[in-house]
Amino acid sequence: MTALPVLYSFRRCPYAMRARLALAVSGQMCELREVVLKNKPQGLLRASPKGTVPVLVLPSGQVLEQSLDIMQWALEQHDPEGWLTPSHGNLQDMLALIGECDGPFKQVLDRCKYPSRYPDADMNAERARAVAWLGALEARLSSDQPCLFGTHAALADMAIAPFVRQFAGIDADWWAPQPWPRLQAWLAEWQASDLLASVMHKLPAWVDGTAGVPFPPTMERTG
Ligand SMILES: N[C@@H](CCC(=O)N[C@@H](CS)C(=O)NCC(=O)O)C(=O)O
Repeated sequence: MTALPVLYSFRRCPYAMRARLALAVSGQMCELREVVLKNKPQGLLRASPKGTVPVLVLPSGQVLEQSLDIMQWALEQHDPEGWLTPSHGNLQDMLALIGECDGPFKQVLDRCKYPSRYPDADMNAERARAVAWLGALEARLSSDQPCLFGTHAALADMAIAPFVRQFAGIDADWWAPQPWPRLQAWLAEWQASDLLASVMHKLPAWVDGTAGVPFPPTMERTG
């Protein structure tokens, strides 16, 4: 049997989530090893001493240690839904927006989600920064272009949605009345998707020396 790539992952990690989404849509089979971040397995640390997830170890021995690299690698193998070819803009444009998410927005997200870890942060200013960026996402969307780069969901939607989901989840009562109907619909559709459900199965923690679980699980795409 051909060796499969090994994916070290953590179910709720937004970076691991985006990597699993791309692997799943590409139909790239892997062996998934669910990691407990407080007790990282030696297999992960040997492959990638920095110890973050996701990590994908290819059968060649090449190690991909960044979620975006894993997404792009998977989509370069097979991209049946055109995630690398949005209807508006191009890959570089998408990477620029993802960079805003992973940089400034992630910083704001962490401060808003864990304010006690940032006692010196000005929370009003942090929330204002989040509101400005989320408002800019809203402005990208329209009834005939419901996705961040046009008519169909692409790399940027799938890379950014896990972080917007985390932000929305900080305070659902605050999120619901915000004046972002298209962004709210965009998030709700992604959250209800079969694709997301297919990458969110609860798994037991992987133990060094044992086999992981096959990923992606077989699934029916209904839209
Ligand atoms: N830039 C990395 C970030 C990955 C990352 O920070 N993952 C977090 C979990 S969400 C992690 O593994 N943190 C290490 C830890 O908590 O010990 C990527 O895109 O893959």
